[in-house]
Amino acid sequence: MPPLTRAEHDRMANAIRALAMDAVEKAKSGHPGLPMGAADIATVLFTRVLKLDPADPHWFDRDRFVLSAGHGSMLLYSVLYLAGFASVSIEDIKSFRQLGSRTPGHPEVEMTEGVETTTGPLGQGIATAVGMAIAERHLAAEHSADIVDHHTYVLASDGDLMEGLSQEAIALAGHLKLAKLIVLYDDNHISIDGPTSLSDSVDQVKRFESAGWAACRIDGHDPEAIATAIATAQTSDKPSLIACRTTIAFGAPTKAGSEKSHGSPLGAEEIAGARKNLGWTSPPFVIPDDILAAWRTAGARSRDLRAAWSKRVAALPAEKRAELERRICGEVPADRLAAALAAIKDRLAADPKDRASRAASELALEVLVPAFPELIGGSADLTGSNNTRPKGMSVMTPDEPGGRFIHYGIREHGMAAAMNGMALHGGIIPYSGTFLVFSDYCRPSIRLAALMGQRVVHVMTHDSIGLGEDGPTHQPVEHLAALRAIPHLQVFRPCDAVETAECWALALAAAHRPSVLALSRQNLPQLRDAKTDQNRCAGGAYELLPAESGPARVSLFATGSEVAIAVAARKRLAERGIAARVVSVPCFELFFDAPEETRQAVLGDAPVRVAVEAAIRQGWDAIIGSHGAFVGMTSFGASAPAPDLYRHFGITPERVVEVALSKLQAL
Ligand SMILES: Cc1ncc(C[n+]2csc(CCOP(=O)(O)OP(=O)(O)O)c2C)c(N)n1
Repeated sequence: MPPLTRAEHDRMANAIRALAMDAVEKAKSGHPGLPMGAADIATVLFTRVLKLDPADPHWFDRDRFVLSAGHGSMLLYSVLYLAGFASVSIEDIKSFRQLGSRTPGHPEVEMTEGVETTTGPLGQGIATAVGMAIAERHLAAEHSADIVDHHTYVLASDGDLMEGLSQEAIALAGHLKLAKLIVLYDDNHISIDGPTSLSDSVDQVKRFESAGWAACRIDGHDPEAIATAIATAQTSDKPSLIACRTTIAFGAPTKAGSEKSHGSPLGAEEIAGARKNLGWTSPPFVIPDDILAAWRTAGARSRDLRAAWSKRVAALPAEKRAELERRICGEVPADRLAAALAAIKDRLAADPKDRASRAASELALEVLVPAFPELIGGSADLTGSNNTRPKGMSVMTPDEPGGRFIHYGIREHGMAAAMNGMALHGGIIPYSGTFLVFSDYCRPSIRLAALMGQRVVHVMTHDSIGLGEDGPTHQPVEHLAALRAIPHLQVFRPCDAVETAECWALALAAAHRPSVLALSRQNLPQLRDAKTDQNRCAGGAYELLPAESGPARVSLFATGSEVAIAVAARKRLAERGIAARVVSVPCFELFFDAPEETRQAVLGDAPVRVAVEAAIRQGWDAIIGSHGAFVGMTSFGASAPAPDLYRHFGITPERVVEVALSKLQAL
């Protein structure tokens, strides 16, 4: 498509401004300022730069566009509608922010085709985009640039760049030389409280340059300057920042350049003034035919590229093509996974011994990583502690983008956000490593993974006071409860090497759920016989050991390292003539999803229920009831060898017996 004249460009950009003003006004809520200010940037991107086909929003080799400043969602909805994405009609624009609409307050990836990621929590979009760019680079190395060759563009606001997460993201992107990542910074000097000078004096260009980026400043209302800067960025061997100086609410007579255009409708009078300033004469929600036609033509301009790509894929040897298609749709073949799980169990059966569950996870990865090329591992500088890099796994570097293990540095939040980006990009299943206590540092991104239904697997080791000497700063106490509180997230805490393998298989099989594997630092006995084809963790909880004789008087529920304590308590109770059963609960969420009948069978009808977990009680009442007894933590931990801590905090078989006996006596 030939470059637009300035007048054509302005009219197309004004279509975005008009739709944003009108939709926010009708909804009586939303942010008109950013879409009006960044309309020129979006128009250049969508009419001249982005490789997209609205007829196939999921085309694998499309450019990705991330609106990191999700509060400016009307910008994205406007361009999707104008460019011809069926997912956003004019009716959808009219029902902006209404229940069940495809135009929610902030962009949600699963709601609207054309939205690449859910944004709104500032900083997440740019950090997620880093993951998308990593995925592109890796897959291009793996499959050839004929098949994977696209850019990732981000529109980021002041808020995105103020968030600490952005620092982790840009440092990682600069280090990995993600040259196809291009960030357009909406440099409007305004945030909610007023001018950014109230709280910020960072020179963003210098900041990005120091992180290994190419960076420049341009007039964000000059389409030629925008297009030229993007063209330059496309040839850079570094990721690029283009700081686009813009005026928030461009065109509004009194609110342009002011925080007053933020977070509320402009009002009828201001809108009338803006229409006049912009020369926009159409009524609300009406786009003149010639402008809509120009947008639709621009939207369709990559159609031939997409068709050519499809031909190249069709021409691949059958086996290669099938594997590519499998990767694109994220299919984990059940038979391949079952075979891998069986292979891991064979190894465990051949060599049953005490193992930390983090070591058991490494053993599982030794089989899974070669079997599933889509697995990209990593760690936030705790590789040796998290056991996430099995022998032989190559490292991803700027020169070796095909490497499969990422040294994320001490950047847990950036790691979790980048993992979301890789999963959203497709073709990759990312897993990572850090300590469970630092799940707090990843939490906003894990929450988004759950909201978006993305398969990311967080290996989080050192999962309790069992880590010992590092003390209370490193000992998670409330983290299991806090993670279990996130809807849709699978939190696994396996009790031994066999359960660890089974939980890994469940995490990989869950195509639309994120998982956390909470794993021990300390050795655990192998409680399960490895010689079983059944994945007993699939139901979330199961009876590990029945009562030795007669109906159980006590049901002991436990997870992870405390299952062995429950097993020892069961023996002691038996010695006193009290029948007790042990239920392992590797995953609350799967247990709560199980059919009522199964759940009741697992819960059993013993009159006394005791739960053991070296963490806080919160959440356990759903299993043991408010009258159940809990043996766990009620405070932070302490610095000492693990066995001393278990004794000190009373998480021992003796204590479990004592609690069970007192409950029995009170019946
Ligand atoms: C993590 C996070 N904190 C706070 C908010 C609430 N919020 C929405 S927009 C915004 C700031 C807007 O300023 P800026 O990023 O410069 O956007 P612009 O003013 O250009 O629209 C804030 C604080 C948020 N969305 N995310």
